[in-house]
Amino acid sequence: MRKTAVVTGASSGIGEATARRLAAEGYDVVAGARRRDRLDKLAAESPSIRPVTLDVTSQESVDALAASLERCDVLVNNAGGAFGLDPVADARLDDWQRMYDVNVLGSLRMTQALIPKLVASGDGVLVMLTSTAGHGAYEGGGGYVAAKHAQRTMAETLRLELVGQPVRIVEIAPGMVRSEGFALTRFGGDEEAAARVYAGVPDPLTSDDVADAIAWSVTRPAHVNIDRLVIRPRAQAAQHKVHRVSD
Ligand code: NJP
Repeated sequence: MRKTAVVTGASSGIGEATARRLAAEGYDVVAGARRRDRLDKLAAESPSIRPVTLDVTSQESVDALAASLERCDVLVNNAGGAFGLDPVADARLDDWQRMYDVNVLGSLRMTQALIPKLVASGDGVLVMLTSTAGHGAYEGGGGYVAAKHAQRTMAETLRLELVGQPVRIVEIAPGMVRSEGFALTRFGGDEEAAARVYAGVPDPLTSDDVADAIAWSVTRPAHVNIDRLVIRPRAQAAQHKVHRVSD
């Protein structure tokens, strides 16, 4: 019997790479995001990928996706991102609200909608895409750091609450990843500001590097729970300690 994996935020970056990778691993992949044109392009690569228009900030949208599934063996709560890099004193409430809504409540909606199917599968795996921002603070990161800490806490709580049931809870916490959209989203589409994030860093992680970690985690034997993987590029020894090479 083929297993089904649901990946949120599959239209770009880590989610797109994960959908592609899980399809290659033999899963039927339900690829969800708002930008349907990009999902259609991804789905054209593999008959195992089904594109689904999904907005994780909408309960109706999440419920419709859940109702369309016969089964769900893997859920990758990946949809998310950062808005802004303002100090707490000047931060826009609106940015914090959007970050909480997509990262935290979006993951909560998906989790609540799919836990019954993950349990029914007999070996469900829930992957929570947090960040190293879920494990420490940095200047300007307040709202994002808070949201990623909340997701991390949700994963830890779920693992406690679901113990004894056939579901594994995996947290993937990447450091600097040069994905397609993350920095662009943070800076509202400002390409120069986005490029400065990675300037001089020899090799930031790629979306494929993170997809590889996700695929490895979910394909371990059923009794093996990978609680958390923290993954950084070699050039990033800690949140603030990034090796940059000048031209
Ligand atoms: O970013 P990007 P990443 N409903 O912008 C989707 C975390 N992370 O791959 O809806 C449904 O390329 C959006 O799709 P669309 C990060 O916090 C990253 O880097 O079509 N989907 C797109 O597919 C996030 O949790 C880094 O606009 C929604 C995807 O989310 C995850 O990794 C470091 C949505 C974002 O793709 C993936 O980010 C780190 C909604 N309402 C953690 N809103 C990093 N890149 O450095 C957005 O530690 N999406």
